[in-house]
Amino acid sequence: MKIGIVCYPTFGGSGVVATELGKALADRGHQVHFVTYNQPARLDFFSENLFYHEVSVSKYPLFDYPPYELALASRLVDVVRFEKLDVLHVHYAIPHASAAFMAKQILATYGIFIPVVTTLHGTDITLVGKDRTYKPVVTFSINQSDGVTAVSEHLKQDTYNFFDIKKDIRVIPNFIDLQRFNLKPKDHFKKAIAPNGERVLVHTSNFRKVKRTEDVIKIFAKVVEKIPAKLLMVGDGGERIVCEQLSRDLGIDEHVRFLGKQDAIEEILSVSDLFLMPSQSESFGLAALEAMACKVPVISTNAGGLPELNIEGVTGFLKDIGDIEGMAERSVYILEDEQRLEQFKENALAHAKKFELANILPEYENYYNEIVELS
Ligand code: GMT
Repeated sequence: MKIGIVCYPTFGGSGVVATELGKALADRGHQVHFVTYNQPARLDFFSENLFYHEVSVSKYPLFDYPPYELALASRLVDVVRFEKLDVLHVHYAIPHASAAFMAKQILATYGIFIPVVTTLHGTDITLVGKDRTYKPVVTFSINQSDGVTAVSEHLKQDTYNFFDIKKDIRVIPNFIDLQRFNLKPKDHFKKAIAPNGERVLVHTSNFRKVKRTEDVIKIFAKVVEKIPAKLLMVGDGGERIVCEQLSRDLGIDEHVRFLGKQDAIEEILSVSDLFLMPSQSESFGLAALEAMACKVPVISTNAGGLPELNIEGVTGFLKDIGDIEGMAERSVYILEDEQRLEQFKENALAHAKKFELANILPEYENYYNEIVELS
C-alpha cells in the first residue's frame, strides 16, 4: 500500500508511535510518506520505502498566526495526487484530522478519493480537544474520518463521553519494538549511578503538568527514607526546574539526577529497578511500556488507560492520582525484597511482550484494508 502519515515530528508519544509505525510498515514493503513540518525525530536514516515531505508555512507580516493547517492541507493534496496514495493516516486530531478533511474535499474536485484514518492519542481528546475553542472542529473531523482508532479502551470511552461521535472507534494499543527495548548489559553504568548497590528509580517524560513530576520527587523522598536509592529524571520541560528546586528543598538532591532529553532511553531503563508514572491523565502510557520491555516494573496512578497496561500486583501497582504515600509504600514493597523484585521484573517483561510490534502492526494493516475496501 501507499500510506501517508501525518504526525507531530517530536519526541512526544504520538510522534513516536506514528514514526515507528511508518518505519515498520516500510519494512513490510509498504511505501510510507511522512507529511510534517520537520523531519520526525526517529526518521534519521535512508530507506527506499520511506519518504518525507516537509510542510513549510509562509510567514507574512499580516499573519500573527501562520496558517499551518492550510499549508498542511495543501501539501497533503499534492502528496496524495502525485504519489498516488491509498490511505492517509493522521495522528492526533488537532489539527491533523481537520487538515486531512479539507485535503480530501479538494482532492474530490480532481476526482480523487482518499480514505482518512485518524488515530486519537490522548491529550487531543482529554485536554486540548475538550477545550471549547476546538470542540466543534474535533467532533466534526472525527466524524468525517473514514476510520478512527484510539490507543486504549479508556480513551475510546472518553471520546464517546466528551464528543458526539457517530463513528465506531477501533482500539489499537501502543506497541513496542523489543529488538530495541530490552534489558542491556550496562553494569558499568549502573555502578556509576548506584555505586553502593542502591535501587534505581526512574521517570521519563516531557515534564508537563499532566505528568505530575513533583509527585515523582515526593514519592522518591519517602522511598529513600526507607531504602538506599537513586532517582533518574529523564526528559525536559516546564516542570523540570520545579522538580530540581523541590529535590533541594527536601534535601534529597544528592540522590536525584536530572539527565535531560536522552535518545538511548533503553540504556537508562536497563539500569533501573522501578518506573514511576504518577500522571494526572495518560491515555496509554507508552513510556511505562518501554520500561516494562526493559524488565522494569511500574508504579503508576490508575488514571486513563494505565490499568490496561500496568496490572495491579503483577507488573507493578496502581494508586489514585496524588496518593504519594500509597505509591511510595508500594515502591518500597517491590524494592525491599530481591526475590519479589525479580518476579515483578519478569512479569513486566512478560506483559510487555503482548504489545510487541509484530502483534500490533497487522492490526493497523488489516484496519487500512477494511477502510479502503469500505470507502
Ligand atoms: O504523554 C505525552 O506527553 C505525549 C502524548 C502525545 O500526545 O504525544 O502522549 C500521548 O500519546 C501516547 C501515544 O499514544 C500515549 O502513550 C500517552 O499516554 C499519551 N499521553 C497522555 O495521554 C497524557
